[in-house]
Amino acid sequence: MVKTTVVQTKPYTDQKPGTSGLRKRVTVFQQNPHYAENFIQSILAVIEPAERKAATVVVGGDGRFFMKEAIQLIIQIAAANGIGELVIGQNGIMSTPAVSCVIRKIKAVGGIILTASHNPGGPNGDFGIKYNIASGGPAPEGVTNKIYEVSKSLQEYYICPDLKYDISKIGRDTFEVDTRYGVSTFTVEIVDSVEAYAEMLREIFDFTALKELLSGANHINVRLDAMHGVVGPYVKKIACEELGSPANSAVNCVPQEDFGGHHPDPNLTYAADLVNAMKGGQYDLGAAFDGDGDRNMVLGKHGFFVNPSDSVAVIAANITSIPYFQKTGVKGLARSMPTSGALDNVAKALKMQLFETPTGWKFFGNLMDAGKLSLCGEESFGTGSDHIREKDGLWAVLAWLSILATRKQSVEEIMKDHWQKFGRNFFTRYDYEEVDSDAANKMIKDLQTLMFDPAFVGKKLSSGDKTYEVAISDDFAYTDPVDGSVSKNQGLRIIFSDGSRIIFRLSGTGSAGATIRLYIDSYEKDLQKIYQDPQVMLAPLVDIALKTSQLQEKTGRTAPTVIT
Ligand code: VG1
Ligand code: CO
Repeated sequence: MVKTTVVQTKPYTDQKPGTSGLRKRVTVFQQNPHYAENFIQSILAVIEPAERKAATVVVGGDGRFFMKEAIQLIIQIAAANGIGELVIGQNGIMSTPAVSCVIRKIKAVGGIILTASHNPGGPNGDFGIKYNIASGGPAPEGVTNKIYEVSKSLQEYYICPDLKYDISKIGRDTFEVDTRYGVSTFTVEIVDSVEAYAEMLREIFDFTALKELLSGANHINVRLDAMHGVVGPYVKKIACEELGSPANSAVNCVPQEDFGGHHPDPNLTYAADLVNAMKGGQYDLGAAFDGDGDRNMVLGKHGFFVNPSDSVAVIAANITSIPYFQKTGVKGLARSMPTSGALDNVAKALKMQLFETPTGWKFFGNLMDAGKLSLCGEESFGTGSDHIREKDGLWAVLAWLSILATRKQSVEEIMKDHWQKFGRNFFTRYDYEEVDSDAANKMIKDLQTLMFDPAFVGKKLSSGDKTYEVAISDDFAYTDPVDGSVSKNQGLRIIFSDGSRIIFRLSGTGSAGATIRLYIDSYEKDLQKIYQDPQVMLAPLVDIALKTSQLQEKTGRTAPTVIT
């Protein structure tokens, strides 16, 4: 019989999950007594005691530093709390989309994902713990608020300190545990990290056509960069072994605890290696993924950049290239608020409903569960569909490959055709990372004061010879059309009379200081202008944004850390 120990603890006040789980420096988890234990106990507290015996919880992570320790704690604390079964990826490895897939497949009550996604890892990097619900999606705010409430008053947690389990071997074991709810049976199952997910993709895509594209007589060449994150084994198994892409087309495919010392963030700055490798012109498509495998960046030959806001619009416009949607039909489209309006143009043309949600994947879940949403995306390199309840990096790349296979055109040709047909939304995002929190908060506060002054609407703001008139000035609020819940303060929006938008938000995924995000979106249908450089096209709006917010003066930052 495995014994339970009751451990007295002190609550923490800072365990509030952000845009996507609780993210802190590894040192915060390591150095504060019971920090991880408290949060794991708080998560399990939201599963009703009466449901726990029959409950299965999926556990997986992106392989980062501290993950294995956290998984042992989850095993010990879940056992002591009377959870019936844990299903864990081998060696703890399971991408975020794969966890979502497995939760749905085995009808688990939820999942715990050990990741800080695109944030750097290693002893001085970040760690994160995220809870997903039975639908497979990130816990909605109602649930994360509950977890936070429990964490703020937690006095004790329950643990089976003698239960140590080898997660490196596939298999299954059952234990009798003397829990505080009586004797219960606890099962641990270690599963292959890739299998269930690969099986799902085979149902969604035409693998025969993709195999022909990647390894047939007239095959294209791809370069897939896993950035030392969790997606490596998935790329190897699916793209290389099954679809026949040569072994050397997949790089950085062994997950590392510190992601090789890099930011596992697929953008033009942190995936510079891929951008450079693409420049020579030997690859037709390049893709990079983030630490936990839910983000993707797609590049064409010579490094032609596909903006994520455009990516989801192109997939929408070519959705019949993907067999899954031929079966399910297309129920609706959605994008996060800061994502450009490119998807809106496709929705209008195809007479499909479009939803605009706050930043973070959790807001798409209700719409999908209600049968209102098939395909969605975020400007932050997230693209996905209702096949699961997370964004899905490898899925997005296979979606693009399906379009290439159908249209027999290059990435660049497809993108340019799209702009000709629908017009182009020029989009850019400026990130100012690790700004002093007080300075960032003050800047946002002052901007609110300015923007909410009734005289601001109708104001003309200029840069050079360009003048824009403010039509709407607000802090984005969202009422969920399914459950009526309201999410306020989701980003400051200045919308001009021509539809151009300036948006300011504070990030909810950082772990130190504040990250300010500035988003700019402007639509152009003049065929003479659609091929211009976005940074040139958007320079006047960037200038107006910086002047209006006084970002540089108030934060001391003269340039962003990342430009997308
Ligand atoms: C960022 C992105 C958001 C994304 C979130 C989680 O949030 O802007 O679009 O859903 O990260 O992605 P924020 O609050 O920092 O802007 V991931 O790949 O970290 O799970
Ligand atoms: Co991620």
